[in-house]
This record gives sequence, structure tokens and C-alpha cells, in this order.
Amino acid sequence: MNTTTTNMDFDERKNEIQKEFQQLIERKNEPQSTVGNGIFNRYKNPVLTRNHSPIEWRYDLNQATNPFLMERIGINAAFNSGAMKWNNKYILAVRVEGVDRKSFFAIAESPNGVDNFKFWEKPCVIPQTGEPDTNVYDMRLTNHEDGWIYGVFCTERKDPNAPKGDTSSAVANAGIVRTKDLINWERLPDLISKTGQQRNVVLHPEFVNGKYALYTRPQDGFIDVGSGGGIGLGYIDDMKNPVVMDEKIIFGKQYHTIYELKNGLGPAPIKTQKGWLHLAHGVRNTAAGLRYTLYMFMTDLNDISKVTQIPAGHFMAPESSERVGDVSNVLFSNGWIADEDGTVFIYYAASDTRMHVAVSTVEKLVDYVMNTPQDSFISAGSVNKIIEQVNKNKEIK
Ligand code: M1P
Repeated sequence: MNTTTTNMDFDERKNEIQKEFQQLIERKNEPQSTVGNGIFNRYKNPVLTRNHSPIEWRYDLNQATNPFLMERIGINAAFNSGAMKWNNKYILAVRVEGVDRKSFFAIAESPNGVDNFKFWEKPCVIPQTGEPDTNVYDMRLTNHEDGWIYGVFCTERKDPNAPKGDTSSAVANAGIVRTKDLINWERLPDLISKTGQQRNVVLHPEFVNGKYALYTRPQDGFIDVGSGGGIGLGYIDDMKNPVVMDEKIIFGKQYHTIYELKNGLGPAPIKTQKGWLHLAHGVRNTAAGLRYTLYMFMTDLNDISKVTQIPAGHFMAPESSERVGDVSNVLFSNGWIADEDGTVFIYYAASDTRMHVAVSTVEKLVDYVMNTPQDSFISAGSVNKIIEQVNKNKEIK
């Protein structure tokens, strides 16, 4: 083989890879439409994809050991990200999934919340408990009033009671870490609850009667919530001994709604003058498989167990290319950021594959939650709501 040609090929390929990467990272993003639905504006480009993962993660850049400049470590997806504003940057704690199917967390930051997201140099190192996590995913970040930033995520391990030959059954629970700098993570014990498996566990940002408040999602099995399910709320005295007490369902699943099969809280709620704003996902079954959409609700400022507003139906559902991915027909969100000026950046993943952003404001979301008609649970009720609105519109002079 001609060494000169090999040299050229390697360097050229490296330059091309770097150029393509830079163009992707620096690509400007803009709202999809100036009209939209008045509630939020989706942005055109995904904010993060697998191709945003640093070149140094994927390639051995040494020609001697990687003469063809092949990807040595493949990244499959970048999705379900926790979010927070930190040091004036928009931060995502991204679920990155390798081609080996293992997910891990990595921080990406942007100067404006809608584009130029860049991963930090290395993924997060999450210390292990006595029982190593097989897979970790879907971290919710909470900047708690106790001064720590908590990351609550799903930790999954093989079900020790699975029958021989069953290589799929797993046990899901909430893993907990905390940090002051998003670099050094202290692992706390996994959540201790009496209600079977847990996923979609979220820490409330304030103490409630001196206790930590935790939104949970108990489930009987790994995929099926079974007779359990719904968004629960429980309390913890000490995060170093996270025994959840008085866990009660505050938002259950319900027949013929978008959360008929299961639901789960998204990010930690946003405090507003009218109540706590919540973003969650609801799941229903269809002939084409499960459909995940996002919905919103509000809880009472002084009693977070009391749901005060539930607009009917979904807030966001998969659209166009969002419908397609590794797990199609899924929108999932576990991160949003409310800026000081009231702008809200809603980070959502499409079909377990890539991250998007939609932008709204606290004022608009409160209006949406308080003034969208509630579900009447029957078709005739839906018709009535439309007729009422038509009649009201006719009265406009
Ligand atoms: O594949 C869709 C989602 O499925 C799970 O969510 P839930 O527990 O509510 O069903 C999670 O694995 C989530 O990561 C995934 O996006």
C-alpha cells in the first residue's frame, strides 16, 4: 500500500469529519412557524443527535492504531435529557445510548438554549452502589433549596427472579446522585419504596413540611405498570436514607384518555403565582404499538398533592419526522428551563432517538393549563365544548 496515499486519506478524512461536525454543532436553529398554535413554538432542527457526540468519543485519532479512521465506539442516540440553567448556560444532562445499547449521561451546554449545544469533554462518571447498574437513563435534574443539584434517574438490573431462559426481565428503580458542579457526582442509595418497581421519579425543588418530596411512578412489572401506575407523591426525611413514605397516587391512569395505559412525570415542576406547572407523558396502546404524548397539569401552591387544573388531551404529540426512530411514535420530556424573563425552553425527545426544543413562556403555559377546557370523557361532551366556543365567538361584535 502506498504510504503517501494512506497519509492523505487519513488526514483528508479527519478534516472532513471535523468540518462536518463543526457545521452541525454551529448550525443556527429557528422557530418552525411564526403562527403555530399560540401555546409554544417548535424549533426546526433537533438540538442534539448522536452525531453531536464528540469526535474524540467515537474515533481513535491515531493513524498508527486506526489507519482507516473508523468509528471505534458507535453512538446510537441522544435523547431524554434533564435540564437546568447553570452559570448562565442552558444545560442538558443527556441520555446518550451507545450501539452496545448501554445508556449513560453526558452534559451538553448551549449559550442560548436553542442551538450550539456542545457536549462536555467526557461523559459523567456515576459511582456505583454495591449492586452495579446494568443500564441508567432519564435523569431529572433538580436544583434543590438544600443547596445540592440532584440527579434522579432510572437504574435497571436483570430481574434475579426471572425464569431460566428469560433474558429480558429487568427491575427498574430510582438511582440518586447529587453534585455541586455537574462534574463530581456523589451516589446516594437507591430509592427504597414499598410499591414494586419505579421509573420516572422526580425530586420536588422545595422542602414540604421540612421533608423532601418525591414524585414517583410505581409499577408492578418492567414495562407494564399493572394494577399500580399513575404519578405518585411521597416524602423522604433524609436523602442519604431515601425511604419514601406516605406514597399516594395524585394523578392516575384513566380509561379512554391519552394516559389510559400509563403516565409519568417529566421534569421537576415550575413554580408560578397560580400553582406548580407540571409536564408529564401519557401512554396509550394502539394497533401500531404504544403512543407517548406530553400533557400538562397544575397543582396547588400550598398543597402539592392537589391537582387543580387538567387541560384535556395532549399538549404535544409526535409530528412528522418526530414520529420515527428507534421507538417510534414517542415524545418524552424530562427537562425544561424557565428563564428569569419567563421564557420556557421545553426539551423533548422524539422516538427515543434525538432531542428537540419548543419555546413558550410561563404566562402562556399558565393560560393554557387554566383556560383549556377539561376532558369531558365522552364524545358528546367534546362536541358540546366546540358548540359552546362557536356560540361564544358569534357574540363577538
Ligand atoms: O420508550 C418510551 C419510553 O419508555 C419508558 O418510559 P415509561 O416508563 O413511562 O414507559 C422509558 O424507558 C423511557 O426512557 C422511554 O423513552
